[in-house]
Amino acid sequence: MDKKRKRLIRIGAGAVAGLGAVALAWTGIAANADEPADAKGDFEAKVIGGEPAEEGQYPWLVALGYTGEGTPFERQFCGGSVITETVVITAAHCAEAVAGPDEVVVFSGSVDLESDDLVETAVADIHIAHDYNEPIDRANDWALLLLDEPVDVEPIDVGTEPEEFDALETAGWGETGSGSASVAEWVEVPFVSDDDCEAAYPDEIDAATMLCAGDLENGGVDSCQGDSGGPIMAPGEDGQILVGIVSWGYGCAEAGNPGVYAEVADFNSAIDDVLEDWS
Ligand code: 4AZ
Repeated sequence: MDKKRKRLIRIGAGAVAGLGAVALAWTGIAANADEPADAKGDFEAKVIGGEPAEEGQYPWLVALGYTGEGTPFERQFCGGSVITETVVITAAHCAEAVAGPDEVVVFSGSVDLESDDLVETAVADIHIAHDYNEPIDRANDWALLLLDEPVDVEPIDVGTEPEEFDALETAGWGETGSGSASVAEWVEVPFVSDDDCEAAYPDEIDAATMLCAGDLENGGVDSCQGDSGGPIMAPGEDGQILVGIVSWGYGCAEAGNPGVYAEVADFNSAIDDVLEDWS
């Protein structure tokens, strides 16, 4: 697959707080107090460096939307990845943005939220990681959604080994710096080592459950508000594998402030346990 990717950002509907302020991805809440003075959150108009995804580029990529009225584009608030025909993985902080399964739907089948091919599927159950926010805030930021019925898309394999990567890519319908687009954007993001990430965010990184990516020196490529819950991916032997879930960061695409992702290899077996429960 060729490499130049792109990426996105966006903000959760309910969380419109912030594009301006909260650098912290986090569904818009919190953390402002910790915010570095330079994390103003005013995105550069070109974010994050992405470009529109092609149909079929990430068949497993789905949007989470609020149940109810409005177009899919208006209702989208997070991303997710299909890992079996009836299970979507997303961020715990996305799952916590709804009171229960009745309040969230999954849009699959197209990179374009305005496409006629888009399929809306209800959610039957939600599992939020038991150790979410342990041992430190934002650790273990993952959740699973059990779908009401199977979706007809290719699932992505979940990584099993924490690794270092040359190139990663992430995608979603999040903020691009000039609003969010109906077509998902993708971008390639350099891998950032645990040491470098801990230096960027002292005392905020749990290397056992987080992975970082971004251009530390120059910024310019990143995920952003609204991309949360979506995938960060690496090439595997058999196509792409899911290595992480968009989780948080200070601002978006700023030099020195990489994006932080939940590292799925670290809780792969906990995921399997839930899948077994649901089967
Ligand atoms: C968010 O709010 C968000 N730059 C996601 C990712 C990043 C920041 C914010 C990382 O969904």
